[in-house]
Amino acid sequence: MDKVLIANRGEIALRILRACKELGIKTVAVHSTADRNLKHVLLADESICIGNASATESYLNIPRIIAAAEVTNSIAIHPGYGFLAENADFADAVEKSGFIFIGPKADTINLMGDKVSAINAMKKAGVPCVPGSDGPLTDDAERNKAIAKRIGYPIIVKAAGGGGGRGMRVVRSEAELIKSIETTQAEAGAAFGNSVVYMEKFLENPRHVEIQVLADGQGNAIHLGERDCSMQRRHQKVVEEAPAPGISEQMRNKIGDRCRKACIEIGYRGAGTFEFLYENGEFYFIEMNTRIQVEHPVSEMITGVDLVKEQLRIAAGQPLSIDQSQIQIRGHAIECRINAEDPNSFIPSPGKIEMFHPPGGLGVRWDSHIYAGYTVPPYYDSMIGKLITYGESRDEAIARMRHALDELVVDGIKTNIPLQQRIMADENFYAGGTNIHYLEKKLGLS
Ligand code: MV4
Repeated sequence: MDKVLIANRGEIALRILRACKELGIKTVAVHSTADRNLKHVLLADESICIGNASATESYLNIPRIIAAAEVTNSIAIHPGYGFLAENADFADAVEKSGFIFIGPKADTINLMGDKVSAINAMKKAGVPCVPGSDGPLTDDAERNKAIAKRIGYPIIVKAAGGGGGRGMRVVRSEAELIKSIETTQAEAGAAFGNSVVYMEKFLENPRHVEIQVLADGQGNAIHLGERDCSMQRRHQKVVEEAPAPGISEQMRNKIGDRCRKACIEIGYRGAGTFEFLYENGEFYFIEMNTRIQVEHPVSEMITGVDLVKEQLRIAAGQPLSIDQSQIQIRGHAIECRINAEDPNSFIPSPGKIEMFHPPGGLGVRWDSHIYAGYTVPPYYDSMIGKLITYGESRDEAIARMRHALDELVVDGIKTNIPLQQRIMADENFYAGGTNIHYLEKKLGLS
């Protein structure tokens, strides 16, 4: 696999480029007209402009990306996260055009993209799921009432085509049930072209804990422990950490082994994440992500495994280079997402970065494409970097994060650095184990 096309932008494109360089793989950057000066574009062996600034015309433009792979004689395409990363039609088009898609098979992306089929597959493979309807709801009102009664209120109605917080509705009594199902079905049909909905017990105050896996599609799979991603606002993660506070080695091994075995059972290939809600000491599977995730560095820091290099090796057809017995969780890592946005209103703040000083020191990692003089375009996600700290203990990782945030200077645009400093000074964050509602409550939003 001697040449990889990077079908993404920003920090993850740079992250993929660095992994390719380490493995001696040539790189092709594809970019929009707004992204000619991206750091990875300047560092790549080749670069091609694939369209206008609007993502639909560039980073979501499948024919243009395939054409760029053809004219550069690329062997494989790495989709990163977001954009086309979990688009089964893209994975299919890539493979049908004779390139390697760095990720799972299109069938696997489809299986996990439909939340009903994902849950069924996981249940069958022995992964614990939220008590629910065990399949789609029908238009039989009495049947739906009976299902909700069996589960017990409150319940949540979710769209099979949704995920990541889109297309859900909490129902607290039978009086609202039928109308809520109909509204969710109508919204799902309009938003996803799929009006199928299902029902789950609504968990009031869970944490979001996810398990990272790697599988080679040749019968081998490992888990790399869990991450806690509960510190979020409007389904946007703000801080992630690994390991999750309060999860014992025994619990980790038990749930991790279920995920590992499920990967083998479904023939999973590549890096993946099992998302769970965690409440009262129990894990409940909700969704699987079939991509490398933004927060993958915290798992890398506590395991020493380079997840993107493993993705590239797996795509090249190599069996996993490590087995479960070689995975040791050591220390603690925290990631603060740094966004170009107002720290109070969260309104995006694109523009020119006038001054920039990255933080440094032992246990400090800065994954970012920004530099002094770089202009953050207004067209894409506002994340401009990720600050990751590692420590032998959680306390040490937090102390390093506090100082690293103080050292980090990004001038000329507004950033959420002040918000991250508030979170790192928060006594409940310091204690560990806050739930998915904590940040919004702290900010006075709910
Ligand atoms: C839930 C839930 C409570 N109970 N499912 C939101 C995103 C999507 N991935 C699933 N989500 C939720 N599903 C049951 N049965 C609460 C949420 C939820 C949430 C989950 C993870 C992270 C942040 C969240 C914020 C609000 C609601």
